[in-house]
Amino acid sequence: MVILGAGPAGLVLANLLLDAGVGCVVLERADREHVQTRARAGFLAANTVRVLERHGLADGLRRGGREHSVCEFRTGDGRFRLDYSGLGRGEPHTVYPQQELVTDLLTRFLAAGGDLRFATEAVAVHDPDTTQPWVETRDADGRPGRWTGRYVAGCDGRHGAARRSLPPGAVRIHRRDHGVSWLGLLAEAPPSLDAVGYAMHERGFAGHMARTPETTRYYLQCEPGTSPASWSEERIWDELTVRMRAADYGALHHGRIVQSTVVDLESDVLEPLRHGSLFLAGDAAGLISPSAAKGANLAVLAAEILAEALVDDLRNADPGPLSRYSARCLAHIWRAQEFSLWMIRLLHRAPGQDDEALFQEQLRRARVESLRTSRTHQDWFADNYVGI
Ligand code: RFL
Repeated sequence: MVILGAGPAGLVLANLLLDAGVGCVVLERADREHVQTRARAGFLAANTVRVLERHGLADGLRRGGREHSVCEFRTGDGRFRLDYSGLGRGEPHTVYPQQELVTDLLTRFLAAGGDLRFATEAVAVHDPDTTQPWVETRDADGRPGRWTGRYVAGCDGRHGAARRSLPPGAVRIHRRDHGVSWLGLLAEAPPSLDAVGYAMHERGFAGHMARTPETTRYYLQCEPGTSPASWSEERIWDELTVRMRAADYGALHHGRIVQSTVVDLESDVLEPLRHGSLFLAGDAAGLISPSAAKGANLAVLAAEILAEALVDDLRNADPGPLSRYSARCLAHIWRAQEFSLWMIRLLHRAPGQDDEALFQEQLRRARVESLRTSRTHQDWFADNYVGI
């Protein structure tokens, strides 16, 4: 079994296969330092935590993760808070930085004797429609390599080799550009509020998400095509202060901005998630906008479903679960896509000042008001917000 990519999807899959006695190798393009320090997600759904616990992958998370259950919405009409752990399914998030989860997963895999090759880039998956697929690689010095297995799992993200190796027409790609971009920021500053903050302002959306007691992720809606370099630290903090309405609701803790990237809010979903002997999981299977923080959660869930199906096929000679892998994952993926789109529409004004934009803006305000006042709407929100 050859696994491409040592992100959450590839590493959960690798650990589960190793535990079940299925031989596998993980091929990772980046070096170990890069993989262990790449700051991205942080909010883990309760079901993600259950999956990790079920397989003994949650030790670090139990020690270092913090429960999180309140979000605060700020608008020109005021602010309100929802404690979603008391709504809907009654579950909190666990905040645990993705790079720490990845570090835990790869440390465990290597300690158990797992085979993980850093600085080994998959160039292409060959013969995926046969029972002997093989992966062409090149190492950091450009030396070529070749890896074979009964199956290949493409967990190498949106721009990885797995997607590139699909023959034209083998899968359908559903794509949506939501027309909104965020400046994704990581600040060396303690969180400024004890909640996820969603600020809706005439100047655009601003978001606040705790990562650790010392670091906070902020988002600022920006013009599509913006260069992060055009946002100085001073401009970032000024804009966050205005949009978060710090004058009314409390000052923000400032600190050095250590990461600044533009994230275009886009979705894509591949269908089906299998082509012969090649399976797709995580971002390789579908990209989801970070508006509802679902990407890493979907990656962990897909890895568990795929691992169990592979074990059934390879050890128990039962190919049934593997044939259902794509449909099972896609049901979760589309549900998450639907909620992420709902969040995008909640958090952003339609661009422009024409009749259509003004109409959409009034609908958006009504949506916010319903969320503020309707318990039924709040239960629905909580169900979807922490569900996966
Ligand atoms: P990853 O984590 O991208 O890992 C893929 C790995 O594959 C390697 N790779 C290759 N290796 C070999 N050969 C090749 N040709 C290769 N090409 C790539 C890469 O080096 C990498 O190590 O994918 P995976 O495992 O599918 O996991 C997906 C998640 O990382 C992603 O969905 C989340 O980070 C999305 N996301 C969030 N998700 C959440 O659930 N909660 C959040 O709070 C959250 N916040 C975020 C996010 C994504 C963000 N960005 C950067 C888009 C915040 C941000 C800013």
